[in-house]
Amino acid sequence: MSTPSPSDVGRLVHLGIGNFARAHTLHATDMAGGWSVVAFTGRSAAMADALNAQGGKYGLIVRGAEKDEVSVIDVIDEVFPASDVDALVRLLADPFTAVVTLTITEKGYAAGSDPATSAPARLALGLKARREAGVTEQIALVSCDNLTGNGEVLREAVLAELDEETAAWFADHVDVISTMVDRITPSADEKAGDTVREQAGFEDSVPVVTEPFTEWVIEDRFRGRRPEWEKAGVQFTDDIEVHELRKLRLLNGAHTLMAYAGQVAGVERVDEAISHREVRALVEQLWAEARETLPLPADELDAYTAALEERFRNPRLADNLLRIAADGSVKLPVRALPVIAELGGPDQAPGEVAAVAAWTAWVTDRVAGGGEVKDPRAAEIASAAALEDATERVSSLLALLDVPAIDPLVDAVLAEERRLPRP
Ligand code: CS2
Repeated sequence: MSTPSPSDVGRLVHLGIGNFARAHTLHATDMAGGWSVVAFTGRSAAMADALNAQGGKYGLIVRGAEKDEVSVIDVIDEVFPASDVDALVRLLADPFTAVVTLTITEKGYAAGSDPATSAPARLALGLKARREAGVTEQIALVSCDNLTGNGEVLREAVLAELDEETAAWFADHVDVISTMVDRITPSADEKAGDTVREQAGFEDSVPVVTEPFTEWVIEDRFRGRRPEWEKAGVQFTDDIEVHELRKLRLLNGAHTLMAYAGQVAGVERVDEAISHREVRALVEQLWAEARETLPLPADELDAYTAALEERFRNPRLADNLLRIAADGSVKLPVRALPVIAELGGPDQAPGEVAAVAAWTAWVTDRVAGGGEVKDPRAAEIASAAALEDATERVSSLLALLDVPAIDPLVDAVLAEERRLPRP
C-alpha cells in the first residue's frame, strides 16, 4: 500500500455536475490544488454547453445568515454530456486519470445496464478499457451520494456490469471509497447571476448558491494518487459508517420529514418548516429516535443537532422543500425506515413514521391536485396515491419503498397521516 505523497498529481473525473458537486466536491478539489478535472453532466446535457461556454468557471455564492461571499471557481477543464460514453472510456483508459468522484443521486446506482443511462454501466466500460490498455496504476471510485455504505453500493453496481476478466482485475486495480458529504445547496435564485456579476465581475449563466457549512469525510484507503483534500479541511477516517449514519439520519432524515410535513402544513421553505411549531416538534421527535441508533456521545449529538437547527434556520438560503421532496421512494428507505426497524417497530418510532406518513400524505395531495411528483417511480406513485381505500392506498405506496415490509407500518402510517399539521 503506498501512501499518497503531496507531489502526486493526476486527473479527477467527476460524474454528475449539478449544483451540489460544484459547491462541495469540486470546490474542495480546487482548494486541494494541482489536479486536472474533467466533468460529466447528469441527465441535463445543457450544463455541458453552459459551463464550456464560460471556460468551465462558475460563480459560487456562499450565503450566510447575514451576507453573501462570492468567488469564481476555476477548477474544471472540460465538461462532457453524460451520454458521451466514448469520452469517459477514453479518460478512464488514460493512466493520468486516478480518481472518479460521483454525485449521481440515490437513484443513479440502480439505473440498469444501459451505458447511455447508467453511470455504473459506463464506468464498467471504462474500467474494461483501462485493463485492456494495460494501465497498472490504481484508480479510485469515490461515491459522494447520500447512501449508507455508498462505496459498497457503488462497488456492487459496477461489478454487476463487469465482464469476468475485468472483474478479476478489479481487486488489484480499483479502490471503491465511501464518503460522507454535506453542504446544503438549494437551487440558485433568479438574482444569483446578478450577484456574481456585481460582486465578482463575472458573467455567469449557471451560478451556484450554497451555505457556509461544508463537511466531507472520506474513507482512508486509497492505494493510488488522490488530491490533497486535507488542504480543504476534508477529514480522512477508518470508520466512515458512523459519519454517514449521523448525517443521513439527523440531517437528511429531518430534511425529508420537513419536506413533506412542511408542505402538507402549508409552508414552502426549510426555514419556514423548522419555525413551524408542530413541524418542529415532529423534527425533535425524529431526532430523539434517530439518536438512539447512533453510537455517539450525547454532547456530540447535542452539538450536531443544534448546528443543524441553525443551518435550517438560515433565513437567506431559501431552500425550497420541493427540491428535497424529489425522489422520496429512494430517500425514505435510507433515511427513515432503517431507524424504525432498528428501534423495533413503528410504536417505538412515531417521529420516523411521521416522515413516512408525511410522504404518503404529500404524494396523495399532490396527485389529487394534478401536481408533479418527481421520483423514479412517479407513475406507480400516481396510481397508488389515487386509490380510494386509505389502507390500500398506503399499503400500495409503502410497497414502492423496496424494503422488507415492517408489519404494522400501514396502520401506524394511517394514524400519523391523520395527526399531521394542516394549514
Ligand atoms: C437533501 C440533500 O435533497 C435532499 O434530499 O436532503 O440534498 C441535502 O441538502 C444535502 O445532503 C446536504 O448535505
